Amino acid sequence: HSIKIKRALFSVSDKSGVEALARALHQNGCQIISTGGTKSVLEKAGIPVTEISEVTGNPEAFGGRMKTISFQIESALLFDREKDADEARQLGIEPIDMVVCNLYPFERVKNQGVDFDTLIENIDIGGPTMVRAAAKNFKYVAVVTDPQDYPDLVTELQDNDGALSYETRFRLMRKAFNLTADYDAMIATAMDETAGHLSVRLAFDRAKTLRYGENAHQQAFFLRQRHAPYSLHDLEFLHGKELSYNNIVDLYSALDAVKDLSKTACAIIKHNNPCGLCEGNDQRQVFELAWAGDPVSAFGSIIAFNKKVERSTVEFLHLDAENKMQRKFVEVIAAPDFAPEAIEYLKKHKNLRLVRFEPKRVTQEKEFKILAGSLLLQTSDNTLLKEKETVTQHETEVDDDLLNFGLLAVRQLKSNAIAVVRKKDNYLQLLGMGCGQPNRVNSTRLALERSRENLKNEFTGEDAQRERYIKEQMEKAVLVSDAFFPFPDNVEIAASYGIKTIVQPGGSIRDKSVIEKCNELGIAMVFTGLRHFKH
Ligand code: 93A
Repeated sequence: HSIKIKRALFSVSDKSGVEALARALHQNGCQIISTGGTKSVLEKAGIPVTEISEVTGNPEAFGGRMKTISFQIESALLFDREKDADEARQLGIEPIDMVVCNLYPFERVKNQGVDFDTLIENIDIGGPTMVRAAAKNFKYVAVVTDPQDYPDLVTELQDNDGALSYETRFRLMRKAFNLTADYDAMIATAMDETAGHLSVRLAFDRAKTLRYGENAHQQAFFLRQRHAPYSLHDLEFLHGKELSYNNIVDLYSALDAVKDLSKTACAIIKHNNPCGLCEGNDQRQVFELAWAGDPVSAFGSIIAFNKKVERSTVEFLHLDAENKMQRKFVEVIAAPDFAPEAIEYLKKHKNLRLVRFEPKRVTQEKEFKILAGSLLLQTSDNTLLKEKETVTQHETEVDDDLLNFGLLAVRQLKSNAIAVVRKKDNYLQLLGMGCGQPNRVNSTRLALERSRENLKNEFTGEDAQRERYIKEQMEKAVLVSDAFFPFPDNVEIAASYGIKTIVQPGGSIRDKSVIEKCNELGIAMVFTGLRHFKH
């Protein structure tokens, strides 16, 4: 049934739009009660207001810590209008039919980096108390916590002589309990963080239903973590049909792979792993070198750039090996921006999806991993290395940029992961990778074989010179491992392909024999002290 709103209490921190709602109530004969700050705003708008102290019988006290908290206010919101009617009359409690309240902006103040005392002062006590009381008594009371709801409520009040329906009150009640639950979780998290504990607010909203999950027979929808620093809902989908779950997983890998590179960069992702990655100056050249990392796998891939995409870059999609006009098929291209001519060019392809993202916002401090019925919360793997120590007799001149690039590449790969990277002119390129193997030796073989194959294809001179070219390039390349070598066997394989520099975390009980093998085979090895498993 509908409830006519005869008495409403206004107490809002965010005062936007509040006059319109108060006016609609006033015009329907409703009495407006309010706390100090809200009262001045409403009075300025010409709406007559009863001061809260008139109802509580006490002044607002203790610097505002006590405004509404009182026997009078909580009773007026909470008493059962049927069972408790006589008792309320005896106690002189007049019902309040509506609370309009939004809370001290704890989160905004926290993000401003205020001192701890100021933060504590911004914990709202009276607001949530009223909100929860009114929500519990939604059968008789409307609780309005979101300014975005005002326009609809104004319409409903005007159309119904100042009354609100049961459905509306029920909906408002759900919102109110979500607000207070979230508000307290936010405070608890802030206090945990103050104590240096890893903490997170586990509030999720149902955000998007997908056509299916990992496979077509699996139902799925996305939950969005409330107040997450960045989520897929912040991506801007510019063109093309809807992305599937697997597309989105790959897309995030792609964004992750390019976000920390400062020069123009491109990542090509298949099944959640980069099969191509390159950083350099000319974007078209970067794209071509990323593609050359694994031209077969790059078909049907998901690609991310970290800089605005130019038309000349994406024109590469139309050229096959013989420069014939035949499109290279890719699923998604993501970038912080696209030149209008690039969009125009790419939009011709109905099945190609274009996505805009903010590279800076992709970095997350914390991340979730989901297991059956459990959720892992961990700090993200945002550090590349702890040290850089050459442990072999053979010194190495590993270029810092190349080392960082190699670690970045290997961090993106599912373990066991091996990345072979090189510097070609001024471009850093993933030459070959092996990953996802239960056995590190197999990943090493895959990465080296891929590298060799790519060098073979790249060489355009006379056949007799080819092996020399491959040898020379392999010597310049760096092999990076995501975890330590448990045995010297990986070193032997690397040596057989002509690798001269290896980077790995170190820390195996057999480090000594691994180092000895390097010394014996003329290989330089650098320890980084940091593992990058990606399970
Ligand atoms: O300090 S409080 O927790 N003590 C209270 O009794 C109280 N009652 C309402 N804060 C209280 N409020 C909050 O004051 C409301 O939730 C609202 O955010 C704010 C509105 O104050 P004003 O109308 O003076 O701007």
